[in-house]
Amino acid sequence: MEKPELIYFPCFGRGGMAKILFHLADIDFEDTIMPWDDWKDKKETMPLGGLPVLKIDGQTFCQTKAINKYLAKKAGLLGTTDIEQLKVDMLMESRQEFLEKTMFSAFPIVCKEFPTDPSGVPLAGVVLLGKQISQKVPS
Ligand SMILES: N[C@@H](CCC(=O)N[C@@H](CS)C(=O)NCC(=O)O)C(=O)O
Repeated sequence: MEKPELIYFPCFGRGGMAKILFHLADIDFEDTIMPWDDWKDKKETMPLGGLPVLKIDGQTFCQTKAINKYLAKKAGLLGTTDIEQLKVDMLMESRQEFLEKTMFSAFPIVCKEFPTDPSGVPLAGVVLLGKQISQKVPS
């Protein structure tokens, strides 16, 4: 398998979780940061005109949850029973809903406050926030 490539903007946003999952799965990946200034010209080359985009062996994929689920499986985090998988989906949907209702309404500010660090690892603030949310989900 060629080195997979993840393309996203220079912030945590929808692409940050995929980076965490790549690390948890111990998969080396090309972390391609799309500069805001280049996006206007690149948008129409991306499926559905949005990011994140994942490229694997010449195939191009989009949709955050699909990408995250694929990577979570690689990391062994999708659960082993139907109930565990249900919990994973529930958490994933809750996280997405939270992001859409809060962070994305303040997208420009969030991008400034939670940039990606130089090594491509998303900053801890959002991860901690995720942990707080996960603690609210019944076990
Ligand atoms: N349903 C898609 C939405 C992708 C999306 O809207 N991404 C935003 C960034 S978080 C984007 O590309 N915005 C720039 C644009 O739409 O031109 C997903 O979940 O991946």
